[in-house]
Amino acid sequence: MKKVITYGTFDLFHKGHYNILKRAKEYGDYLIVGVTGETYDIGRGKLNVHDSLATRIENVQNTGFVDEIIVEEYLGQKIGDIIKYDIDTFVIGDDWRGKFDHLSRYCNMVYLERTKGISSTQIREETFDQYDIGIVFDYPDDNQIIKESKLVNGFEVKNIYCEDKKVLDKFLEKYDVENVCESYSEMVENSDIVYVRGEIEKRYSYIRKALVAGKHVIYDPPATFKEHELEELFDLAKKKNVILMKNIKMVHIYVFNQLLWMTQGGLIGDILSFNCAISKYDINRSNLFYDLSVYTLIPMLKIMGQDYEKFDYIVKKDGENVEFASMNFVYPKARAIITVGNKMRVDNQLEIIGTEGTIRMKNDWWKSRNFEIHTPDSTDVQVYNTNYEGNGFKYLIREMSNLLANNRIDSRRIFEDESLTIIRILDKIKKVKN
Ligand code: C2G
Repeated sequence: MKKVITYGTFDLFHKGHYNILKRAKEYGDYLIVGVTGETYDIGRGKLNVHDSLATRIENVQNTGFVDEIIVEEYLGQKIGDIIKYDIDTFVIGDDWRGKFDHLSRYCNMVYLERTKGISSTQIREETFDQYDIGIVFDYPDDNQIIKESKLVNGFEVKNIYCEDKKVLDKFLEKYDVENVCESYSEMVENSDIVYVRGEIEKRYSYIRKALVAGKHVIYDPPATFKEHELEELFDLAKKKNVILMKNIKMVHIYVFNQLLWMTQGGLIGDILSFNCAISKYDINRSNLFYDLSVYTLIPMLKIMGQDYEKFDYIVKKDGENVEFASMNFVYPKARAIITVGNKMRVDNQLEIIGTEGTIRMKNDWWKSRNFEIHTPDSTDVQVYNTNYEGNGFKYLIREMSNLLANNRIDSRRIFEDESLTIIRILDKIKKVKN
């Protein structure tokens, strides 16, 4: 019996998929199809898959050509599958020509011509809603949203607006955007989603205007230093039934979910200590300190909770500019120390000590792809991993896409009370006189 194997995502099943399965079967007596699992697709950057794994399997099964279906779960699985299932021939479309030649050592390798004029990408573009994103900015970089939003189906940056002509020119040297708007109102009007990437002092008013116009908003936090203003923005978003989302990419990536699961689920025991530090210096960003602080306070509040009994701090300022702060939060049975350096250099790291294990994330932990767990009773180190490219903005956009599909406006990744607590903490630091 000759056994054939082929693989694919088979999203929004179409004629091209049907044809390749039909022809693959002609190469033998028994056809196995590897349908890609969601984690594997996300890992290889395919974030826009629409159909569930169950639906995709069902569609492949319904062709009647397939004898067995397996799930492709990780990079490199193909070699193991060929050996395990004793495969004679591997078939794949010629869009992959040359890419799988190394498999010819194990079995026959056949590239079949793709069916012309049809693809899942094309169907997705024709079938689903398209969301135009507009960016308002004060800094000459896009935080990778232009590139990363393209990876999520139906999202694209189409409009930009910047008050400062020099910054705008610098931005345009790097990026190609369809519509450079003359005014903020024009940009808001032309966009479905507004990304507010401005100086802290301007964020509240930019966000407010976009919400009043009924647009979804992504913003770099903090939006304001005033609690009542943030509450007002939350209320406005609800009234207008639009999404108001912080640009904190960390909470959308797998490794952070794993971290929360380990710590909140008690898997490293009772937490005794949370220690995290971040530092960055940018001469052009006077208030960068507050942006950096949000990044440290989010995991702290999520992991340690908001019921700290005491909060004290040491702050070093140069005029209004915070150069360094060490914040100390005393909880009933634990302590958290947050160190943020704007001018002062500190080692970026995150360490959580529990009674049954210590978690460590090194270097730029807020965008880390892994963390280590050291258990007290062994020298074993467990490593939890995820793989992704870019800065993770695509995961935030994908969350937005899911919310829109589910008619929800609150993401549940960061709760309102957590955001309000952060504003209260930052406001205290802001009021410190040197
Ligand atoms: N295909 C085709 N004609 C089309 C579209 C797709 O022949 N118009 C083929 C592809 O070449 C592939 C199969 O259909 O062999 C499945 O395509 P996708 O669902 O796009 O899957 P892909 O990302 O190519 O997965 O491990 C995954 C595999 O390596 C390939």
